[in-house]
Amino acid sequence: SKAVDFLDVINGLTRKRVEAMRASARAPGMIKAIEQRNSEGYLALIAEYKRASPSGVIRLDIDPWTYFNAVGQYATGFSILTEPIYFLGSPIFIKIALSYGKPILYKDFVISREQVMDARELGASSVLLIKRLLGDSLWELADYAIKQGLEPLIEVDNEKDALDVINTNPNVMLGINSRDLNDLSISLGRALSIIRVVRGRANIIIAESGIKGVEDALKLANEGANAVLVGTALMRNMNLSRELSE
Ligand code: IGP
Repeated sequence: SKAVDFLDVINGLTRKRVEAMRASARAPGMIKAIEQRNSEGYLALIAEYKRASPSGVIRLDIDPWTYFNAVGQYATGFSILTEPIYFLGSPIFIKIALSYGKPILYKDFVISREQVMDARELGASSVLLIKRLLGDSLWELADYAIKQGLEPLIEVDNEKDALDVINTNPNVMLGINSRDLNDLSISLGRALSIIRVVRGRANIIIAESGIKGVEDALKLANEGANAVLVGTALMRNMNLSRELSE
């Protein structure tokens, strides 16, 4: 009967989840992994596990194992939403990802040292810091993250902030978000023009958001992106990971 089927399914998933709770591994560094991939002549792919976003539910029927198994062989690293309210994320997804041995970005709206500590304790290698969210406390938190052994990914969505970041510390990973964080609109064109300005001056440039396929990824790579971070399109079609890695 149906009830027995469900119990079998949830039992299997729970066993794997409990196993993941015991994990005490540390994800390898994101910067080195991207550099390695670039040196082989490829754009790096960071695959994001994101079940929902402010615009609504994306997909709840893909469990994290299914996703990481499918995209893991093609992705250089994972980005994992931990924010629970709008993004339906959870720290357990980071624990689960650890067994794949890839770099992991703790993706949340980090505003405090406690969250940076959480990222470190979970075993993530990198933490997202959004410049427009943090304002003056950006570098205090970035320095704290670096001291904790994490590689901050500093995210901007405009040219002025991008220049500000590379003038302050060109060694951090610079995330160029094509989504404007105030009105949530996407403009790949704006991201391309920001990348054009910082190319060659930033250590690692990661293009984020609104990337639908190979054509978008190639445009961003040609302007100077070292990696693309893709969420929604991969959640909808995990097979896209292979195309994006070729
Ligand atoms: C992924 P997309 O359009 O591929 O789903 O975007 C990622 O860039 C996006 O989730 C994101 C995000 C963020 C989420 C970018 N910056 C900050 C939460 C917080």
